Amino acid sequence: MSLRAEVYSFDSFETASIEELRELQLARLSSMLARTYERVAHYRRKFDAAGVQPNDLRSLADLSKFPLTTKEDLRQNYPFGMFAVPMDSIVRVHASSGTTGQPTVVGYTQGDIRTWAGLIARSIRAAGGKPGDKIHVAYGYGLFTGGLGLHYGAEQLGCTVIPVGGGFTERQVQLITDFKPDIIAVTPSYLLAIADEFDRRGIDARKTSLRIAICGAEPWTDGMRDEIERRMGLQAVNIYGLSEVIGPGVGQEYVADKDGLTIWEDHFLPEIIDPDTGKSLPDGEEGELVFTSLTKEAMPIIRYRTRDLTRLLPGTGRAMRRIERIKGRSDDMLIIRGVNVFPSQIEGVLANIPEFAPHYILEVTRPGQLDELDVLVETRTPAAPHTEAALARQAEHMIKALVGVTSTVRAMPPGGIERSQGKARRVIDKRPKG
Ligand code: DLL
Repeated sequence: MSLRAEVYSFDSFETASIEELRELQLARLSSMLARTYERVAHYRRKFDAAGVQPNDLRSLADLSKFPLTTKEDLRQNYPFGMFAVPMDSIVRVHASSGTTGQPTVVGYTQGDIRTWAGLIARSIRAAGGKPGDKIHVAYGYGLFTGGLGLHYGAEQLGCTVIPVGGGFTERQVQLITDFKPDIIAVTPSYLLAIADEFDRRGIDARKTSLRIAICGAEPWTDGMRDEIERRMGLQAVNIYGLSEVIGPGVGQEYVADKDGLTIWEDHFLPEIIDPDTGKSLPDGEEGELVFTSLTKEAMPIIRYRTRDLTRLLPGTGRAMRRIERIKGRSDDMLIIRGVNVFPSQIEGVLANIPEFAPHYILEVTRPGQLDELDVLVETRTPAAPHTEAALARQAEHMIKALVGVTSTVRAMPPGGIERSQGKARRVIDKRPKG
């Protein structure tokens, strides 16, 4: 790393030029690979089997020679086998439960917690927050990285943190009304449930003190953003991250641009691969997002397959590249009678029918030989049965035309679909496995 790069304070990398950024990434990547090879038996075995050594890396492009890492690798090393430091240097663990099997466990040194808090502080600033703002954190606290991740970063920025956590929706409304926060950090689906609770109490949600919502942890659409902004009278921006990479704060959307998420590339090197072949794809092409950590101490991660589908785009406000809003996860993709369907595509269609609220569930069954897709969606206001039926037929027609799959849509009255208090569950797949 050049002296120039080294003397930068933590956050001046945010505004580094492309050349400075690439130089910094290569220097950080080389030392991270060497350290990880030396300290983590799993990576040593995988590199040896693939016939690559850390000093084979001469340019950033050489990274594609190194093996990919999957959630399965983390599971096989459960709980602490991927750590690169002795246990007495680990000051915190988090874990993500996933839908099946063992949780994946991640660890942090004191330095990692500082780095992470710095990146969240940067994310909150990009979202339009500033020191002195009050932030209501409604992401879950505990093993999930959302609550504590936002918490430490907000403190580092100099905000007043209100550590509410998820759930107890009536209390969320009460605290927003009484404590008058400027910012709320929450999953987009839960923010809509909070908006419903404001309505139920007859309080105008647009009149609260909230200016900004920092929403992430689950896929959402521009339609949902419009809905949130309209009902809550604030700016809703996207935050991205995953526990295996660090937690929230891997990427953040700038409120001034709202044009996708800037990846904090001074700490996480993004790549896009073809999810079927594992081959690297050029920037601009859609595929699976892969990350390599550049600075993590406790649990460095090399070419981690996120399963998230998106594209890498050039930077706008910054030299750092952006990703498009996540389209879905490769493991969320439903194959219904041979047609590939992402829940976000159905959500996009439903959002075009103004009578529908953005609360829906996809149920997939196979009563005989063929798959069936049922779409359950709420209307915004109670509707007569014949109106519900007419809206449902309209949606079925649009889903067939735009997504290419036959479905049965059932319109439900407001409140008919269970609300999440964290990540929404959109798909119930009842087909026999295997
Ligand atoms: O969800 C970390 C997080 C907390 C991010 C709070 C943002 C805010 P995990 O539980 O490990 O970590 O889940 C990570 O959630 O691979 C994506 O599939 C999804 N995800 C996270 N943020 C977004 C987003 C946290 N903004 C997984 N848009 C990721 C779409 C997202 N999907």
